Amino acid sequence: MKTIRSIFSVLLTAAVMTLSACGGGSNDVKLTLSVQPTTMSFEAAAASSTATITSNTSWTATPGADWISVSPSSGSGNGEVKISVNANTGNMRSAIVTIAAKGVTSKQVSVTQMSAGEASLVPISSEADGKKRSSTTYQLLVYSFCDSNGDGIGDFAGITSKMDYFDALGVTGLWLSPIHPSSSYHAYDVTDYYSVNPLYGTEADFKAMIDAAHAHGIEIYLDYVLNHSGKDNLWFKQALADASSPYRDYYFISSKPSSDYSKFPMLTGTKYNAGEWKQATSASATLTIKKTDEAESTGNSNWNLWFWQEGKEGKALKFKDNGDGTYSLVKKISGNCGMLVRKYLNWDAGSKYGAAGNGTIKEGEALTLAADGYNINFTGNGSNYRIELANVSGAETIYYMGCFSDWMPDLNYGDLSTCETYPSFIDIAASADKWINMGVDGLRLDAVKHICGGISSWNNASNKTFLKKWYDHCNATYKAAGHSGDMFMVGEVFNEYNDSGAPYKTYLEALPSVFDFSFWWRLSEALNKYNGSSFVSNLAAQEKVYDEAGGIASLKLSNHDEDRTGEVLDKSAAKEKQAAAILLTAPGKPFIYQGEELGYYGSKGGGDEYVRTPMNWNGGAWADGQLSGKIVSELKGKAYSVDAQDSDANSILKVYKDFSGVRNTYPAMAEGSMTACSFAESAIAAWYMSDSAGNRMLVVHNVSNATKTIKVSDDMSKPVAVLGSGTVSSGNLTLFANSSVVFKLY
Ligand SMILES: [Ca+2]
Ligand SMILES: [Ca+2]
Repeated sequence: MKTIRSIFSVLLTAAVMTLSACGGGSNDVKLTLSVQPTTMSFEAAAASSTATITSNTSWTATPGADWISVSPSSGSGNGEVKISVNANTGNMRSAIVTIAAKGVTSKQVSVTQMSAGEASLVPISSEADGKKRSSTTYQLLVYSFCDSNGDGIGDFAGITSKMDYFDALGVTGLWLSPIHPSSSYHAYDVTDYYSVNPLYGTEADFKAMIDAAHAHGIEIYLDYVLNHSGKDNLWFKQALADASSPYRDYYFISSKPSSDYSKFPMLTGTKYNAGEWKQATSASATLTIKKTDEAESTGNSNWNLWFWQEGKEGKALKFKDNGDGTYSLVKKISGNCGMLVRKYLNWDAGSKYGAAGNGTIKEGEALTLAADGYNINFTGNGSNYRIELANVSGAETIYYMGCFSDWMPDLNYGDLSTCETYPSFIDIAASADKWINMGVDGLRLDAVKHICGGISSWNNASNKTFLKKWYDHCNATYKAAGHSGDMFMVGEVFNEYNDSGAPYKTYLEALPSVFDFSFWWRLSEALNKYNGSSFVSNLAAQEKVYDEAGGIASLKLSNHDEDRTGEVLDKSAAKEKQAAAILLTAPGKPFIYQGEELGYYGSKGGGDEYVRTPMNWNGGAWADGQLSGKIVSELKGKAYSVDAQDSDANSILKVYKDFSGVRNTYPAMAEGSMTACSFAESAIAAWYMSDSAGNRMLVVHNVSNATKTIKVSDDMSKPVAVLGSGTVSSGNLTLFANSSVVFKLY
């Protein structure tokens, strides 16, 4: 969970919108020019291939060598250019075809042709036996994945309907965004851990989804949020309302947090940060307004109504103490008025009570007051109204810890040495038991480094203690449910793997797996800076941490909290394909995030929603009902749809399927261990993968934008997967830009 609500970004968006609305002439049309594909490779014989041009202006196509010809050499708007090469009798050669238009950056098609003596890399016949050996997992957002009933919201039945898609992608696990009821679209503020979000379907729909997944050899992992609940969780409401409620111990609640902080055992070793504590009012004081025949009246208690009517000056009216815990006054109200409740008529913090949000109070309906709340609005029709204040006996300003936001109060699990006996632990663990007993196979744990502590300060050792107890509890339930192996559980430690602030090593002593954020950060650098060798040495160092801890590296490209892979890689299809090939040839447990396989892009700048755009199945309706219009609408086009990419041999989706297929075919790829290879060429990232029987595969990626040749002493006669293109000739391996190959060495 990384939630930062930035007013700045809202302002920035507004500013940009204003500029585009006012600036520039309405006659300006943005000129566009693009060409696909951007690389072409040919055998030595004369041949030709077609490039597709997408444009709204006139353009020219110019070959950069005399052995290449183009037809036509100019055009206007969308069109096609046939690129032909003469037969090659010499060495391998490369040149560029430039597509140019006035007022737009030129585009290039890089053309390479092999020499007569070279053999191009062509995969051997597939040895797939239909088995899924890899633990590849698909991360999906329930709300925006697939909508089965046309209400615009993704649902369980929608997921159930896509099992064939998961099979084709070769995945054996699904990580679902939180399935519980919540007050937000993303659902990381859970209001009831024991039920499913009714927007997604019924519990029976959820169970049917689990059963369908299991029938396809696919496990279900739930996203479990242990650091905080939602503000609308009944636990929290009761905790706030009543100081003697047993739920008060579920949270960090205090009237003086700065001095009480050290009294919470779970916060030992972390630092108090006033900004992580939010104000609330204990006891749910309420205000009710009802028409009455009584005459206007006030009283003489300490409680005041600060009242003002449109066009008139405000004044303080004293409530009468009714002696039964309620306070009241009668006032004639004509038209719009506003009011606030004040204890001891002064302006000190903590003396003012108002509405929690939109402050309109309806006649006859009790409004729960919030400490330091907003103006309460009411419209009267000239009658007398009885204004009654109730439940104020214990009203006091209190604070609760909500390190991510005021709507996500942090959960308190008591003294960690015995937290498994603490009521909140027992409660939330019982909810997890329910889902494990229903068939859930694993959990993804949100924000684990912030559990013991907050955003600014946390305690890794305490987190480890808590997580170990949590894991042991869930794993015992899992085994009691009849499973022979251990339960899968992966923690989100948003950090570099070796950062002393929260080293993965510590968390792997409690959990079977953590997400390897370093993997994607290093990989995106490698692809953008053309450096493969440093990526491999980093990967080997990361692997060592998992090996020593006996842990599983959960690998990923971007996820729902980060700018999209396509965004980070400048929307380069070649780089996105290679990112997929590297993810699926690396050691560990790969996760594919919804939409990455279609080449999605999007940046968090305008809101997290922009990296959570719905799946585009066929270019038609998609599950965008929860995203407030904050979607990358360009991704709705047919080109990005699953349907279109399924029938395109050059699509990103095809690369995901091919490399996932190879990973599932060969045990060394599915579950093997890696040994880094080093070559003199820094653009090359290469490693061996070995299975337990000693069978080896050689993985080679050229992450640069240029052709690279390396000497390879291994047998290169059995390529099993090829991305892009390359050649093999007497111990030399040539890989063109952003090309990859996997050789079977046995
Ligand atoms: Ca739906
Ligand atoms: Ca916490």
